[in-house]
Amino acid sequence: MEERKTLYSAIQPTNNLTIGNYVGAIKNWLNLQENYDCYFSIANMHAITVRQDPAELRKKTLALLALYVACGIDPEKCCLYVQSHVSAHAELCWVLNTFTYVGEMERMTQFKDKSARHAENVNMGLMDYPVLMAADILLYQAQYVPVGEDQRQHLEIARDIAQRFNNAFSPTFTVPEGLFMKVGAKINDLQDPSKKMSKSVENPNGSVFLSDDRDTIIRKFKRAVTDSQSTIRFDPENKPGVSNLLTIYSVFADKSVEEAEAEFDGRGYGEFKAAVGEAVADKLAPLQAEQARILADRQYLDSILKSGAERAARTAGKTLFKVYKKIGFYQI
Ligand code: ATP
Ligand code: LTN
Repeated sequence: MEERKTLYSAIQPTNNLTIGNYVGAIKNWLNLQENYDCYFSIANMHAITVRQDPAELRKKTLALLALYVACGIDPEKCCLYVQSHVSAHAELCWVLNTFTYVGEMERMTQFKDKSARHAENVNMGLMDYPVLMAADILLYQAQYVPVGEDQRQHLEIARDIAQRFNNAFSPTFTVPEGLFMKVGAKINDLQDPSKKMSKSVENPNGSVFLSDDRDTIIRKFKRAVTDSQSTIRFDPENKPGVSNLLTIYSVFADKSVEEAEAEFDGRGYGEFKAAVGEAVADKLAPLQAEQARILADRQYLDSILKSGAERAARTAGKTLFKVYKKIGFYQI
């Protein structure tokens, strides 16, 4: 049998997920799980680079796992686990820190954004975020990493670090490649379509959360910023608001962008925005119900995490062992 390629991705259990996270990440994982050896983690170690309420963090960790499963990620096919359950992540991160330069971390876009947003807490972890992410990926020798457009820079660094280590010693890490989807790799904010939709925003009207109820979803789409023209056409450059809505509609109504354009040809913005809201609300309602059902079964969730952590630790342990050997850590 041909050996399957390995694929790795993760989401931080911070805040509630937005439709951006769903479209840019989880939804793509569904098809991928059929053909790859998949590891999907809950990145709680990344989450604490920004202050978290401990009780909330615990709650969101399980909620994210329940969401993975509710969306159709199959724990029998994929390894689902919590990052902090596998100590190799912190250990490899430490080694990789010594192959990473302060200057390159200071230049990372996300670091600059987040340090501006959390000026009171520009901690070392925030700066080290990309190195921990590199450790995540490299531990599993992942060939592919499906993420949204916003993670491109982090993936480049992971590749650089892998190559640096391989060149310094001998081939140790698989150099990973990003998998960026054509449609939906970047869903933008409904109030400011020049920005990506994010789960940690000041203006909650710009982000649609997977936990929003029907009325909230429809209201947010009705208020979405468009432009002063009246044609419904995909043109991200000149019509960022309308193009973003077309992208969202095409994903949630399972149509191509061209089909969506044709469907709304000659119709008004009001009608269009209502239809996008309906399509999103229709898709999210059953997901929310399924998530609540799974979340009530704590034993089931714990059993997924236990076997996930064991499997992840086995794979990660092998890589860490090789790394320790190459760098000259005396082994007993
Ligand atoms: P935060 O706003 O708290 O930094 P985030 O919304 O960026 O978080 P992450 O946990 O950092 O979410 O990312 C999870 C996954 O979702 C990543 O693969 C990321 O690329 C993807 N993603 C995040 N926002 C979007 C978006 N607006 N459009 C498409 N994909 C997205
Ligand atoms: N930083 C990522 C989350 C993440 C990740 C990873 C993604 C942490 N570790 C490893 C892919 C591979 C984000 O999406 N914001």
